[in-house]
Amino acid sequence: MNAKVYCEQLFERVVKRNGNEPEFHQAVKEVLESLVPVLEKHPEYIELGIVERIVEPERQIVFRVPWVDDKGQVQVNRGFRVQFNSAIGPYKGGLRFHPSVYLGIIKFLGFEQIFKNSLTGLPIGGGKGGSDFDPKGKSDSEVMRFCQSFMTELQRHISQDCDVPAGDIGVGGREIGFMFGQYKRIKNAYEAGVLTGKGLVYGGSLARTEATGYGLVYFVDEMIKAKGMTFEGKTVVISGSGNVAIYATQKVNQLGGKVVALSDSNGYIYDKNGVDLALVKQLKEVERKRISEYVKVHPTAEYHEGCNGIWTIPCDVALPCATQNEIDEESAKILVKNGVKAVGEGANMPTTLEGTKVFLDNGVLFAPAKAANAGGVATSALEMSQNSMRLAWTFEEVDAKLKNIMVNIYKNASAAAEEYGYKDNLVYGANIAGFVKVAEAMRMQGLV
Ligand code: NDP
Ligand code: 2IT
Repeated sequence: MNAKVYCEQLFERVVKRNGNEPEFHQAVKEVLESLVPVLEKHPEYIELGIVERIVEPERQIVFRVPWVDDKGQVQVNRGFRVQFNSAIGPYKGGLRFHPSVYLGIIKFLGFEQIFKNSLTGLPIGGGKGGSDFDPKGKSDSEVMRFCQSFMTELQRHISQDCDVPAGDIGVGGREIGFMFGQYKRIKNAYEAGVLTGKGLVYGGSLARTEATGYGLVYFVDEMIKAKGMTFEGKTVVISGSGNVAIYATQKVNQLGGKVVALSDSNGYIYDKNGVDLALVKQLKEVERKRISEYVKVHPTAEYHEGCNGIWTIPCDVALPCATQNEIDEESAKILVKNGVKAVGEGANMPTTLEGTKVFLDNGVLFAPAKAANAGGVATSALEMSQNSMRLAWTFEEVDAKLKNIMVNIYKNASAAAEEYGYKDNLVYGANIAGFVKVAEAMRMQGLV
């Protein structure tokens, strides 16, 4: 069958079978479009149903999470774990705690994770989970009770050889600690590799906290260097002010760039002098406050309500590091008009399909999420390795491995793009390079 027609028909079936899940449809659409030349060259991937199987999760778990708040009132949230693909390793991917979470978000994230994890070159399959629980404004004990209840169910479905969760939006070191404690208590075994992003004193890896942001900047650096540019003296706008945004800012600063804006879900700050990262870390990592507090300390900086406005700030490099679909077609056009030279996706799917097209059509160097933010999960896999060996590497060792992985992902994605006739299109290149390894593993393992 004609590969293009096959992909179009399969996409229609995916939409029909997974109704009301627009984010999942969006993620699948982009991947299927990019795979057409691969399927033309490898018709066996159609015959063996590889693509049809890759868009269907191996297992989806949805569960009730009851807990009691500080007022003694019963609260009920919904928990999810989608075990998408285990062809090349145990399911691996983060947990997201955010009120917007529903099955469609977890499926889009789990689907993207398959290709991202394959790109790292490490043996990890794809999965994702989370809950519609909102950690914002909750006390530490409320977060602990929620995490314990969540893990009381999740522990039935995970283990270091089956499925290894980590953090994502709303899940950081605090939450991973509470979940690890509950897992250990229920299993009565110290299975360190069952979760990653752990604290350094109980099996975490040095550089995991920094890894996604650092990895993003290593990737973008490699991409712009190939076109004769560096971060030195560049003006950079970064959305978000969470884990990924903070450590992307830190690495941009180290490479001589200037980050002038950061945001949260309420608004953004613009500091022409370059953002004060120590203050942002104190506000966000320690005090868990709003980014608007920044201007109380730096009155010369501006604070604006709303998220989209951040993309109207002129910059050389834009790094969306908050959430999905934060750069739409209109914002992409404004960035292009203002002379943006490179865009690197730290968040998962932060640019809409229309926005991506605007960047690619205008020759903006574009680093897609699956490739550019893979440093986090890659370092999670390095954490698993250290846990298996019962050893800990130094920061420098882990950071060097991370950098090497990001450079290799860049090389593999560009080579795949070139091989399949999409020169300089890293969106398609990353999808293809990630897919081919998983497809080969699925072919060798038979119809499972
Ligand atoms: P955090 O929870 O640490 O930070 C998230 C940041 O994004 C916060 O500033 C938050 O603002 C903002 N944000 C969240 N949701 C929205 C929204 N709906 N609209 C606007 N702003 C929002 O998460 P991470 O930094 O870990 O994750 C950020 C992105 O990076 C996500 O897309 C995640 O999937 C992706 N990612 C994370 C990895 C990791 O290792 N942590 C690895 C690879 C990708 P507020 O404080 O107001 O909520
Ligand atoms: O989106 C992602 O890659 C993550 N949130 C990190 C997953 C992980 O297992 O470290």
